[in-house]
Amino acid sequence: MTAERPPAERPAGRGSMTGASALIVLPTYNEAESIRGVLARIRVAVPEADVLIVDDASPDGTGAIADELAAADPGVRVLHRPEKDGLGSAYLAGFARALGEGYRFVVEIDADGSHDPAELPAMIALAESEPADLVIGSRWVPGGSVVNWPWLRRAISRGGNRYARGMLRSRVQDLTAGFRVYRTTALAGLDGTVVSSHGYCFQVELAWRIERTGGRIVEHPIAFVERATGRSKMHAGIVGEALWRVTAWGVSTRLGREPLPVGERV
Ligand SMILES: Nc1nc2c(ncn2[C@@H]2O[C@H](COP(=O)(O)OP(=O)(O)O)[C@@H](O)[C@H]2O)c(=O)[nH]1
Ligand SMILES: [Mg+2]
Repeated sequence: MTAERPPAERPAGRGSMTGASALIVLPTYNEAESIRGVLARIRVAVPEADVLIVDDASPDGTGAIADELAAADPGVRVLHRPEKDGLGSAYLAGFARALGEGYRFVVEIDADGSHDPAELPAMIALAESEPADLVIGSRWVPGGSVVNWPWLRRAISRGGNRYARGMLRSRVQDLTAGFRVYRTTALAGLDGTVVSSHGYCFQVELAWRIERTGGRIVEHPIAFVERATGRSKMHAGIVGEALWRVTAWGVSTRLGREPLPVGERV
């Protein structure tokens, strides 16, 4: 089901089977209007990186467009999954690929144009030079911003991040951000496990796991631009899940218990 060329066709070298050091994972669900533009911007910004589109049988035909794009570009592959299974699990599938194929860095980026791929060279360079286990494209550090968000959404994101930060005693300002560069070894070191939390909670959990295990996290200011086309897949249930899980983790930690249960394998 995947549109892939055999790795042997590409030069071996900088770690991965394809020679690229970074794998950019681009999860899509009904992003037919934006995927071409976002992919084009990624290829211009970081032409040396490989891209893995993870599409969950989008009813709007995003998967077919992805196949077309992959057929025209040897640096792009598609992982087709049979049904919508959430952002967290799409990323886990991409991370497993990055680990298995020996990439040094794996990138999370939305396919809706909210995250500017032009920031990626700076973010990957930071991961290299700090060196960092996780570089977060952050809205809530000096220099960061959100564009075209109503005050309520802004307040929920800011308030939610402040709450999670306090509850988890984290130093990260934007725990829910979905624009990230991970050092793959930091994902391999997470005890091999992660709970199957969704959306924002997945992002909070991964950052917190890395922080708790002594990993180095650096925040790089970005301007997050609200999507111009398509619809957000986030909903109140996902915000609610993040709230209760963060609360439960914070309480467990204070009671001296291990807060992060064993779940899906990375
Ligand atoms: N493969 C896959 N991608 C998803 C799923 N849910 C969301 N996405 C993608 O994940 C990214 C972030 O979702 P989005 O709806 O933009 O969330 P928001 O930015 O918080 O509003 C987008 O590229 C979506 O297409 C899913 O269930 N499966
Ligand atoms: Mg988005």
